[in-house]
Amino acid sequence: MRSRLSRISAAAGGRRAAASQSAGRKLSGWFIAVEGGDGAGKSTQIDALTAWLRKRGFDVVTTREPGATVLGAKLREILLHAKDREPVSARAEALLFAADRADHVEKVVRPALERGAIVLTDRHVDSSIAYQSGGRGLDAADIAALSAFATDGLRPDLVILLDVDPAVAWERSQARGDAPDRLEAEPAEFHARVREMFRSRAAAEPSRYIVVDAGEPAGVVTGIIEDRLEKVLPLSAREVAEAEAREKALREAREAEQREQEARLAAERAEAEQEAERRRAEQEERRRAEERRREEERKARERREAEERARLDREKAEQQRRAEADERAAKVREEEDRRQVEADAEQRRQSELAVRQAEARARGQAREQATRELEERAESEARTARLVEAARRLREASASADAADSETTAVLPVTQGPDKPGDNGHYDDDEDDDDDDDVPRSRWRLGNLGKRKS
Ligand code: T5A
Repeated sequence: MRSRLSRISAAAGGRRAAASQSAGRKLSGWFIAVEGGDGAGKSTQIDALTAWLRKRGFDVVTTREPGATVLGAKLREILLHAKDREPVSARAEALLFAADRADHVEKVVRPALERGAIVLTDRHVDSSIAYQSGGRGLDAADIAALSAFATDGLRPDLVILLDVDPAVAWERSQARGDAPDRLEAEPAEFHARVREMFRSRAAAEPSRYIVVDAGEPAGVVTGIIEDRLEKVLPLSAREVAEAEAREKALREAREAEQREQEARLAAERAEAEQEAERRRAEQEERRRAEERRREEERKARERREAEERARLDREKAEQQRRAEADERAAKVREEEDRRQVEADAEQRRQSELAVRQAEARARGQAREQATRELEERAESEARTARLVEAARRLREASASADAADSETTAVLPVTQGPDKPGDNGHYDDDEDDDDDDDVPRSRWRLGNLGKRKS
């Protein structure tokens, strides 16, 4: 579409250029001349181009030289089909063609261009220069000046030159069966010069000429011309309107698309904001949940720590209790050991005491036995004072020994006391102690006395 709009803009520029080519007069139409030798196919291409242009919406005016006006028709008849066959002088011929052109431009071409039409003319200034200068040998500048005078400076915006070998064109005309007009009847050299003049003019100003090989089939020639025109022609009013309508529709579509896009973007932004808000809410909820979890963990940790402290306290108390129990048990064991030691010591003392007591009793019994034996001897024998005295000393010795024994035994507790002393003040010897009866008491006491002395 942009290229189409560029072409619309270029078309406006083209129209301004066309106006400038029309001697400064503002003409909004396009002026196209179709040129070429006789029988080159100008009428054929004009018909095709007219149909093509009108199909595109252009206002097309087809015309020709000579003969487009009433005056032109009379001049054409004089110029091409005069019956008297009197030769027309070259200058008169040039003037008559110029007269036809002047009337043609004033009455047909300029009005059509002024209203914006595309004017397609079959021949114009180039034919005068080609035929009257190239063919007849008149000065080209004079012919050009004469035409400029006739057109009041109007020049075609574009010249389509159908270039073909005159011989080929002659055959086409002959094939049509028409009798050649006065100029067609000119010799081949004449037509060769005409062709050369056309070609040289096109070569001198290529931007204003479209030169087409008219030896190609008519349809091919038409296609070539249309392609060339497509590049230079402005858009028709209908095409401009259609282009503007398309541009408007496209602009509206773009605006609608832009509105739709803006609405979509707004919806996307709103959705994104909602999504962001939802994510923020989720994050906040996760943060709060995390805080709750950490708080619960902290509380659980504090509970565990409290439980651990309580457990440690319990363990410590248990250890202390066990230590105290162990200490008490140790003390109990120690007390029991001490008591056992004391009991053992007591038992030993008792045993020792018993032994000593037994020994003391045995010694007492032995002494008593000895004493009794001595006394019995003393009593029974009563013989000698020495024995009595001895008995007396023995008794005294015995008493001393008893005193010593009493001192010895007094320091030990007596759990099993000796037999009560007898009436005689001595311990009563057991009947069983009579084992020593066989031993004389005096001798025993003496023996003991002897031990103590020693
Ligand atoms: N003259 C004119 C001047 O000397 N000075 C001037 O200033 C001016 C304005 C005008 C005569 O006046 C002279 C030049 C001329 O001699 P005219 O009536 O315009 O006379 O005669 P022509 O220009 O010769 O017109 P024609 O009709 O004869 O020739 P066209 O129009 O060029 O050719 P056209 O289209 O009629 O075709 C001729 C035949 O060829 C066939 C067509 O079907 C037709 O039968 N044809 C093709 N065949 C094969 N291949 C193609 N590409 C064909 N194109 C067309």
